[in-house]
Amino acid sequence: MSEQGKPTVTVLGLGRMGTPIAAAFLSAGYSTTVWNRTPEKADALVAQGAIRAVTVAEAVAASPLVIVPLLDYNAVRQALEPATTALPGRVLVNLANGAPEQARELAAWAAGHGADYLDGAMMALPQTVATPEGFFLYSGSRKAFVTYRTELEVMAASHYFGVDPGLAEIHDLALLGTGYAALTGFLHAAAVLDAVGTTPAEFAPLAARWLNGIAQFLPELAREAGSGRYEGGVSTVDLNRVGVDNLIHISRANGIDTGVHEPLKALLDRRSADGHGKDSFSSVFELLRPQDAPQR
Ligand code: FVH
Repeated sequence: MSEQGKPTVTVLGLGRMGTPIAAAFLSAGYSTTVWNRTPEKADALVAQGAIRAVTVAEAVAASPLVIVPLLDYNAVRQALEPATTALPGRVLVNLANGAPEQARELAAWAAGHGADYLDGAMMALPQTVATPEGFFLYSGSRKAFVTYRTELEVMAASHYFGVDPGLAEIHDLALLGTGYAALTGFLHAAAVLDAVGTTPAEFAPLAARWLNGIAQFLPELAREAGSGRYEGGVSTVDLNRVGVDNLIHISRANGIDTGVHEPLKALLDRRSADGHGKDSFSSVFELLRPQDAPQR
């Protein structure tokens, strides 16, 4: 135990995410053991009071709670394979990005070695660890989540989805997909504007304002997509076909790649050709969901 009855904590992996995570535990008064494949990355944390483990087995043995912000699932397995004798009774919190089936497989592997398993996904950037902007997703052992919720909240606000270890990863990937679309849209627009003399830095505040505004549109989209009822929306398929056509036009006119918006144009065109031009924009959902999904 750390001071004041806090459990000791181990952090395996001191990359861009692991370093601020370990620093957050130190700041919160936890006795924190750290390990990294490239040992020098632990130096600054050790100077701040972290305990350096030379091997993964030593690091895992040091704490009941083992946080693993490594690169990917292969790295996690490679790191932990030589340390399996230290795993019984430990709670492993794997924060690497991966696919749901990888999470389930790793949970089964951990259980086979006597460890409880929580899968995590970090919806944060290195600089937003332990700040109100970051949040982490979890699934897997409910007992582990409840037991260590206080410690998990040292890293970020936490959302628990359920006992299927794959749930955090599928939600992580869904959120990444949402973000990638928005950020790629921004970069495309920045390229268009750069070509006409507005710099990306000048454009960024305007884009942020717009993105905040259109985020308010999500509940309406969700209501329509969830019910399958698309009549009467303010922003129809045909209206947006014109907008996307114009966007592709100005891209071409300025020598900018049109690849970002061609797929959306194809979806809107199909929807219109199917007689749904007066439906809400959100009705492209009908083309994205599995075509054998039940009618609503
Ligand atoms: N950085 C970001 O913007 C995003 C924010 C959201 C979450 N992602 C995911 O977080 C995981 C860790 O990412 P990271 O940014 O910390 O990654 P790196 O800075 O590259 O650090 C990687 C650590 O993993 C170690 N490592 C890699 N391969 C192995 C291996 N085979 N065995 C043992 N350790 C390994 C690496 O060690 P070293 O290179 O320093 O020796 C680092 O500690 C990731 O899933 C993101 O998708 C990040």
